[in-house]
Amino acid sequence: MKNEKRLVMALIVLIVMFLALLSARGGFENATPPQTTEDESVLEDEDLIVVGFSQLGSESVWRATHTESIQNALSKENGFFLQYSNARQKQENQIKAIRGFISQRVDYIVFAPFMEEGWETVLMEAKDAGIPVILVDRKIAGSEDLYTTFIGSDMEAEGRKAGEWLEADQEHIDRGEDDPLNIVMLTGPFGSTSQLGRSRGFLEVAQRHADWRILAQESGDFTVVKGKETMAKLLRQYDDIDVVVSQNDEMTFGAMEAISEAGLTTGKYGDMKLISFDGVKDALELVQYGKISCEVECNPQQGELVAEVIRKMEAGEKVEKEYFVDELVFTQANVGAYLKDRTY
Ligand code: GZL
Repeated sequence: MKNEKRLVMALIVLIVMFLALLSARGGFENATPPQTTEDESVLEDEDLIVVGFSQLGSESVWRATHTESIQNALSKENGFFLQYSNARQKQENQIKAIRGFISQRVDYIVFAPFMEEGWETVLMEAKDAGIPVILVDRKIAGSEDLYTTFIGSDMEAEGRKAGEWLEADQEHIDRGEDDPLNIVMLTGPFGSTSQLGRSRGFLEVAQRHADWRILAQESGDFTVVKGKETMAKLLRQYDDIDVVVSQNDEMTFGAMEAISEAGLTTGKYGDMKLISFDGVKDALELVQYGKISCEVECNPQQGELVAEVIRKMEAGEKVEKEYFVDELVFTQANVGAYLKDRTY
């Protein structure tokens, strides 16, 4: 009984102390509700340009750099509220993400389509919702009315550059007078703009040469693992490959492992020449060491251009239907001047 009394007394003292403290601070009615960060951010968010960004995946260093470029440019400090979604190379995930952006009524949709086919329905929904769509990196098949503009690379030009380098270099390739020039192509996923454009551009040059023989065109999915697996398979099928055209550096790194495990070498005095695309730092180093003979750059730094185009649209200015980023071709002759500044 005594203990219960003590407990009640202690509680009463605590309540009295709390009320005394409160009155010293002006009581509930005078307490100004703290300016919650949510309130501040709500005010700021209303002024921000809301962008839904559907990225196709994170399969390569190139892709990671592309994503970072857009995230850095479309930052809150730059006046944007960015909602990012990684589709992990599945078209259905991108369609889901775009529908989510539409239901959230974003101001703009930016997306890198994994494949060119299959976007009409969801892009019509975006159009009906009055949300402009900006394509980055890759294009879509179908009506150009489904998007406002494209920002990225001219993939066919990239493919042509690879072919034109080989045209100039082919006489340095050791083969018999009447021997064909045997070429294998490791491609990106069939139906992606990068695969379609690079293949089309390279084959446009190849058809000018009756002695160039395209032994195989097989997808390496733009990844190291699949690139190695596909190259190992081609080495088992063909024992006289002169040139490997690999449509991105990840597949090139995998292919080089397979070539080395087969006891073969690449480069100027090697068993075969390697042409690669993207131009990430590790690849540029291999160009400098003479292991990759020709590196066709694919520039992932597209974020600033995306931000610039959105600001134009916000200001009611006309924008072009497509914007291409600047790109180079690297060989042992010029790579040194660019390697030191490569950040990815
Ligand atoms: C090219 C881009 C390709 C890169 C690959 O614009 O679509 O996808 O070349 C990436 O590295 O996976």
